[in-house]
Amino acid sequence: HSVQIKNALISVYYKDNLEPIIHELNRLGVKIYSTGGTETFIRDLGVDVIAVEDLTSYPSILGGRVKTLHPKVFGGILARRSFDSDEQQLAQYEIPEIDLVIVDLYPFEETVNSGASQEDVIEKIDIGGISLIRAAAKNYKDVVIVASKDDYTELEEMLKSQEGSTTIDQRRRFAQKAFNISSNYDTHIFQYFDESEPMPIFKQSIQRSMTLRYGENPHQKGTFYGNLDAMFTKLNGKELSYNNLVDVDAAVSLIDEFTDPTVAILKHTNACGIATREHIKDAWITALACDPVSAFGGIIIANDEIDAATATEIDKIFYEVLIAPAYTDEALQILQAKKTRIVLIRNRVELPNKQFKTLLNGVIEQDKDLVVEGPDQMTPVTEKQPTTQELKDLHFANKVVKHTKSNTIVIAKNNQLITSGVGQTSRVDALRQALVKAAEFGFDVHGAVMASDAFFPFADCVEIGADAGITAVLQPGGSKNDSLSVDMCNSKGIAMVTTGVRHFKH
Ligand code: 93A
Repeated sequence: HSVQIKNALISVYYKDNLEPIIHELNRLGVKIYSTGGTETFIRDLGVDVIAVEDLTSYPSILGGRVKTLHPKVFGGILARRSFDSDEQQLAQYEIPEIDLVIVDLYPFEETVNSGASQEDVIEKIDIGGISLIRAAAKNYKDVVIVASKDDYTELEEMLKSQEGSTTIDQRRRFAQKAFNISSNYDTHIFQYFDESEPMPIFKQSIQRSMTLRYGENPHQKGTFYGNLDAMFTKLNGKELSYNNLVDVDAAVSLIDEFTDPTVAILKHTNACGIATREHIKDAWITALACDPVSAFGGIIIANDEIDAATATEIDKIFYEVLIAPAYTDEALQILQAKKTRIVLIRNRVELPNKQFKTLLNGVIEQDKDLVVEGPDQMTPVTEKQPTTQELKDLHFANKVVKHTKSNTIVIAKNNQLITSGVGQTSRVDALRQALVKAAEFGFDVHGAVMASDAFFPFADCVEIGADAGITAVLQPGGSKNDSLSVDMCNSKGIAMVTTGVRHFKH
């Protein structure tokens, strides 16, 4: 049914652009009720207005915190015109029917963004205004609710073209907008109060997004949410793909374990080469030696400046992405010659310490795995103690194992990844794969160390490793069968340490 507007309640923060509406309502003979500042504004336009205080016979109290919160106001908004009992009560308590409510809320979000004090921000939590919006929207069958200054023009046009009458469809649409405004308003208040960790990430992510060429495969759509430009400066190449981003993320996490000049090469999030050397060029050459076949089309990450000599070496193979903190001008000239290869400068930005993943009908969240055990956290459990060099190599291997897909065995020597078995359904398979690869690329694992992401339930891995020439083993320990592998080490005369910390990566 259509409703002819007879009484309006107006309480708005921004008075700008309100003037034409006031004149229109005045022309239509609508009685206007209003709050303090709005009332003054209307009166100054030379239009008759009734103060809410005169309607309620109650003053605005607590510095304006309570000005419209009164049954004489809310009764007139919420009364169901089709209910005789509601109408009788309005008459009994002398409450006028309000059929138009115009509110523009206290600007909470803007106040937060302006860096105002906590006290000022709290004062901008609108109570009366939001209640007026809810009440009027709830009773949209009889009431028009205009809940934002952005809707003044639409209201004005409607008043003019329909001579102050409104249809149910129009009122319902205004109500829908009103609930959108009130829910957004409360979300901002919630975000202000919420101190939990994920919010800053989400806030940042919601603000920016980048459509990717596609997702993991060309038939899947993909989008990155976040500000990639803050993290990387692209010096060369095409756009980063979905899979590139996944690998780059793994590369960044891995390289951040190392402080001395280190280069890592990753394929499908796993390192297929990594080495630490005194100079970054040697680190690259040593990293590549691990598995030059897998390195093809890989992601390369360095933690030190790339100079011309290093760039010349790297340029010899085809890679997808190269990341470093800096490049010399000559290095860049060399690298930019190949147009499609992506070359990035990594800028130091703070990264979230949480991880999220959609799962089933929800999301799982966890803290990132930010610990890695060095020699001080390694407990020797065998008769043979690891040498200082072996402890160093175990530390290196432990950093790599932590960033390699489970189940995994990592074999390292002298700050170089020798080989690894990654993402196998059994740890023995991981070790076998590692040994096959080592042989393929001409490595002798004699004197190398091996690290496992999780404990050994049986003696098999240690036995195979020792027979291949491994001299020290790292594992978290904690299996009720730990003694099986410890005994095996003792019988083979090799060393084992436990760390007490498992590093699964599923
Ligand atoms: O402090 S309040 O939450 N208490 C109220 O009862 C109340 N009623 C309306 N703020 C209240 N309002 C808000 O006042 C409106 O949402 C509007 O933003 C503002 C208009 O005040 P004035 O007309 O005095 O400028």
